Amino acid sequence: MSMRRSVAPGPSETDRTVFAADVAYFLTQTPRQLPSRYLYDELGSSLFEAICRLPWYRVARIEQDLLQSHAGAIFSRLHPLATVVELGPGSGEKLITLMAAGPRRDVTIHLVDVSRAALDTASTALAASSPLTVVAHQATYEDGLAAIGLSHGGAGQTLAVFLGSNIGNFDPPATDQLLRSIRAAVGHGGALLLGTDLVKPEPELLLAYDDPLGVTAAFNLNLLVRVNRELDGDFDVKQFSHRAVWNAQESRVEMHLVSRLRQRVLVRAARLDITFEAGESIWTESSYKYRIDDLAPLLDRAGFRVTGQWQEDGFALTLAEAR
Ligand code: AVI
Repeated sequence: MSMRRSVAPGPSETDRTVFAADVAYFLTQTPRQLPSRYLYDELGSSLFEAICRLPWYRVARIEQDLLQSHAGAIFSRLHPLATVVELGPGSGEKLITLMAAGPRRDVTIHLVDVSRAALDTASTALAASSPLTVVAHQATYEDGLAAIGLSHGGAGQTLAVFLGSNIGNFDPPATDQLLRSIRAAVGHGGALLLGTDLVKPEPELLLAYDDPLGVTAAFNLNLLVRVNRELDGDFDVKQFSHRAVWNAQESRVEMHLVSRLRQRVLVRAARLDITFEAGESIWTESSYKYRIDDLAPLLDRAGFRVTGQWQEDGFALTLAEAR
């Protein structure tokens, strides 16, 4: 079995400039923030893979189970495919499981992620398991979707795959916007397979985001290590602690980095000189949790109609077709 694999050129030197501008902007907001997309440098991506193996973070395992059990049913509800687009492929494991029940030829797989490390891992894993052509796009989801939307054409359906509860990391307006962009990219008759984590009891949610082994804490704190390395910062990482909070009103788990004491931090490449008060926090991630009944209206607003839904243990896989 052979597979062609190409890597579309992605941003490189501009990355650091954009990162510096984002850090300068978000760290001076009230409350202070850092965008969660920056959690995924090489070490961050490895730590996230480790999180997915923790007994307390069940999203990945349950989803894998659902994909394994229902991939056949999913493909039976799709038309002949020409293109599959996965946003945020992670290790590639999810797509490999799905595609094991899908077509073995005449389909191009596009992977979109800002993380070069994640794209390399996923492309290599797919190459080893599938005869299909894989194109990796190092880009934001919006930019990747726009590029793919312009390039694909011809006969066959486009399926967008957005798994792992990645949608949970977008706030409601950004979620609507992203779903509309997916809808535009797949075109009329295209489809979306969406994986969402559902609301569950607070202790369960908090354990998933503040695990006893401290892997999630390391994942969160690594963001400061990245700022130090890439932007010439001097965060004293030991003087920040990881905190997970369930915000019931907004239906999201928030991750924060809390300053243990009053301290001054310089980030030279972002021209920042900040004094943190003791207890002051940097909000680094939101992970929105859905109720099953929210999903059809959410998809409907973006121009999709639900054609299948599978649930297990507080997680849902939803298949929808573009109207
Ligand atoms: C990638 N994303 C869906 C994960 C989540 O659950 O929000 C990232 C994560 N953050 C902490 N643990 C896992």
